[in-house]
Amino acid sequence: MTNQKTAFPKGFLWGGATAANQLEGAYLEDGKGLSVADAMPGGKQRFQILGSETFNWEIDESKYVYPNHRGIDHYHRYKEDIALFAKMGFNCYRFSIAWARIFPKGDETTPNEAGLKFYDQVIDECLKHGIEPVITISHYEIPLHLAKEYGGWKNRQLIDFFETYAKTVLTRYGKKVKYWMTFNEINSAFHFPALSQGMVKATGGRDYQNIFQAWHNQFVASAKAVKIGHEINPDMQIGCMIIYATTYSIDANPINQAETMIQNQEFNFYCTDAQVRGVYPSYQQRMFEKYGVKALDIAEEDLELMKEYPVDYIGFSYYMSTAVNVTTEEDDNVAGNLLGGVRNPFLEASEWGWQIDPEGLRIGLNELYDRYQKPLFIVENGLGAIDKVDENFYVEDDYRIDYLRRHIEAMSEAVKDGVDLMGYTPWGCIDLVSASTGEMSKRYGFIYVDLDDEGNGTMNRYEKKSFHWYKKVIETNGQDL
Ligand code: BGP
Repeated sequence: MTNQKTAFPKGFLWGGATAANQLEGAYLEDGKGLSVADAMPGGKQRFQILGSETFNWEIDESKYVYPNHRGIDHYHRYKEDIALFAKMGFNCYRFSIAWARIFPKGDETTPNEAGLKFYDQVIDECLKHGIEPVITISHYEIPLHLAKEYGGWKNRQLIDFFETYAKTVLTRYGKKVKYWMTFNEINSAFHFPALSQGMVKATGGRDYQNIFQAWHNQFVASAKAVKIGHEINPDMQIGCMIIYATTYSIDANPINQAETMIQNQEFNFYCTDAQVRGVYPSYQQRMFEKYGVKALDIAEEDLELMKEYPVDYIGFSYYMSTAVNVTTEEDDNVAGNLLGGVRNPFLEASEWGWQIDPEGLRIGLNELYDRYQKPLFIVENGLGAIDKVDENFYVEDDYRIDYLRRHIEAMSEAVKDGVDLMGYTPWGCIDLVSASTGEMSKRYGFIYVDLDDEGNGTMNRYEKKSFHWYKKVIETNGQDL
């Protein structure tokens, strides 16, 4: 295979990624219950509000805009959206199921048929276009009732509720859908348990006892989903999903190097060690001492389940790298995707301060593959930016093309390094509500959606410049960048 600039295997999965609560809208339609995402107000203060001690998941319509309630109305426009993905040549599409569409409160035993029907239609629409669905079972949302009445994932009862939910969707769709993931960015709870664990009270005080307990419950729930999924369809591939932020020491000072190692263990590897290896890591005890975590509530069969049903692949998001410096008093911190770090002088940052680092993706892919020897799937990557439309609603997003091109080149290098990479689904392939700001103006899409932060706009869809660029990338299996 001479003349090949990049190296992507035949059958490489190219697509895009979304999450139910950030695009569907129709938040109370066809029997859907409220989810925690429906209680997250929009605006720059979103995370501060969720993190405040007084927030208790009450929805206050008089004060805040709730952009997730309308999303980009994908619930009614999914056919048009999937047709656009097909036009770009997607051979896969990652989306999530809204738990509260299937079990409106979360603790019922009979599912809501109308909710199940909606995803039948989405899946069939994908398959009609030759697009392989990749489904996240829980992407930053649980039914609101489970957060308010049960306290979120720290409560062991959620294992059973999740098992019922997972069994329902795996049974219903498992013959048609091969690729699944259990929890979106499960490790994000380390910094922000509201999103992935539905535990708002833990946010302000960083209640590590509950965060680690919730993780344990999620690991067991995930193992049960793997067990059920493989029984339904032995070909099924069920992955975990983490945020991966390649983490550098700011310099060669061994003190910074050691702290970098620790931060890697705590943030990048703890959840994957448990979900991929199926056993808790050797550094767990040290971590527990550091964060004041006492013995967890672990049932007898939990550890066996985790050991027997590890995930099949590692899905991860990669937006940025981060750097560690504990040897200076100077405060040179930067923002990031739920985690910060110090400024890396070699990198530029996005408008939101996330440090752009394609080379870091190659490094991260190697780190993950060396550690686990399991297939990897980049299920989120991309540049959040403010797009400007011209009078024809056209966006010349060369900055986005440049970001993605450099990351795809880095992926190719990792493949040449020997990494087993399954696919690539850039985040927010169609503009949608941002998770951190709850706004529309932070856009990632190849498709522009006419909707502003105040909710004005037709919601019509328009192809950006990157749409045509990505189409070519897919057509040539990553050769023409
Ligand atoms: C990830 C989440 C997504 C998504 C993305 C971009 O952490 O899994 O849901 O939104 O980040 O983040 P943001 O929307 O805050 O720019």
